Amino acid sequence: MPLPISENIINASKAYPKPNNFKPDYGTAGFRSLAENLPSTVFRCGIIMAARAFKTNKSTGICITASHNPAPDNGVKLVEPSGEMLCQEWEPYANKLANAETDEELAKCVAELLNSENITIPTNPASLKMLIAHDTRSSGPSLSDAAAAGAKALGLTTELHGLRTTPQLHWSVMQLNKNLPSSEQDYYTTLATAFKQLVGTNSDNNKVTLHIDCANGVGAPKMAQLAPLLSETGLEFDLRNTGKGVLNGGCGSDFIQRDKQLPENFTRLPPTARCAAVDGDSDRLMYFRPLPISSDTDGDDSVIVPTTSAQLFDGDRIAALVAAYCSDLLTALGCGPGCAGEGVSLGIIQTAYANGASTNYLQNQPGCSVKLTPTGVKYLHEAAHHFDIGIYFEANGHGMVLFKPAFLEKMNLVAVDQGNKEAAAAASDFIALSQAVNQSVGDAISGILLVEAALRKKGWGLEDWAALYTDLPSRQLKVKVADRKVITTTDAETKVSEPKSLQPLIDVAVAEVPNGRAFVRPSGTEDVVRVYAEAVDQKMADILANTIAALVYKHAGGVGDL
Ligand code: 16G
Ligand code: MG
Repeated sequence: MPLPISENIINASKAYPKPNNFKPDYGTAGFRSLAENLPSTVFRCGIIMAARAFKTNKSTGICITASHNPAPDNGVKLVEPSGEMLCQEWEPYANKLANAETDEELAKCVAELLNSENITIPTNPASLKMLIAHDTRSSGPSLSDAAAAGAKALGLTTELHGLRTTPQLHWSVMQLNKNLPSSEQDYYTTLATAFKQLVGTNSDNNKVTLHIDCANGVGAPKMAQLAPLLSETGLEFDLRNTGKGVLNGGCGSDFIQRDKQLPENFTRLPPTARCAAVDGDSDRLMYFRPLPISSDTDGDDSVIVPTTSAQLFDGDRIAALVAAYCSDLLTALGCGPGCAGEGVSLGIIQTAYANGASTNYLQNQPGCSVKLTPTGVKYLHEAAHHFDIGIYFEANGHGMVLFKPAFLEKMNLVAVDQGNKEAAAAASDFIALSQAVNQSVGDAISGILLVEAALRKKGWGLEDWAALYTDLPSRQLKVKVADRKVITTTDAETKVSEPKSLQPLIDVAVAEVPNGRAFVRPSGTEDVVRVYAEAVDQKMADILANTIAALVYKHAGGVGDL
């Protein structure tokens, strides 16, 4: 006779006691903390995602990762049956369960969750499961076991997938629930086959070597598995920072974006080198190239001059490239009445961090609607659903292009229409793009294929891409405050609503600076308030950021040194 659920949970939970004084907060993308704090949180996330599976009658997933954070940290990202992030309505349950102080209180919270969501645990839930994976952090395997124990306590079967990038696990959950091939090998085959369809096979002038900074994370072994499948296309990966160094230490997309410096092991490359960087769990992507520091080469590219600075091609610029490429395909579909491209909506979703020059560029592209959301993939992804083609990128490199299923169905019909070869080819490209680009969540690996396809289709090099627009100088600062939640914002984080005294003062400071723009927001991942300022030149941007940081310090309870 199986134990009643509450007893099961109380028994299983004993192995995962919550540390005293630990108050986990779901935050922007799940829970994150020092790994040693997390076993109880992850165990409870196993329970939540099992409940979610029973609620939806579909399989769910859990990724153990702290993304771009330091190696001693870890975290947990929760995967919906659709492959997207846990729906926002369930986040309060996650917080509630994670913060229950005792095993008994936890069992009570679970009972309440099951009750309010009307969930009955099936007697034979064999067709449902939870997929669990982790990144390269040493705490990953034991935390995966904690997640599995949570799921089992509620009676859900688990499948341990070991080392995977976060987007790979999201992809597998999405595929599994659509009854489509879902293994890791299927991921490589699907992406590579679609990429080949898009760019064709190699001719000598198509050869591209991409030097990839893998952040010493899980992306390294995974891209090494994909690379051979791409060889026919002429795209080659030169993988660096593959695991010997420190995870996200002196390398990775976050390091490059923040410091605009070349990562470790990238300082001796020809100035024309095409480079990309991912983060610790491979869901962020940044392109870059070395900025030559001198003209000693006399224009000779084969002379390698040590350099430390990088020119960035960030998420905003990736979005601009993808928008340009999708616009070309829409033109090929034909946009007039009765044509396949008629009435197709193309949206670009950004956050307030998008460089003003990128927003300006995109707003001026015919047929593109630009929308702003708060920071965090969950908001951008949701907004992208409102368009047939929804391109979203955060400046920090999280993003993708999402296609509406109804649009793809239409493309399936157009692709076989022999009457208009140009439209049929464009429709086939859209279909291939929807397979090369992971549709569940932003994915740096499929992002590389997206960028490479777009550049090749447009016949562009990095020079052309860089010429789309010139970034406005900007500065980001952070201010330590006693409680970051005293600041609340509105209008996609562009305006402060509380404390009321702050926004009028920010407005005055911004008005004094030519082309000034600035906003502040409480971080969703760190105990700080973030300040962003932009202006015509770097000096002005710095002054504006400093002025606003001082205002935040004064009006929102700053602590320590500013
Ligand atoms: C998380 C979010 C990222 C966001 C960042 C903001 C996901 C998968 N990740 O890393 O989208 O840009 O938080 O951090 O949603 P902040 O709130 O500390 O500025
Ligand atoms: Mg990440």
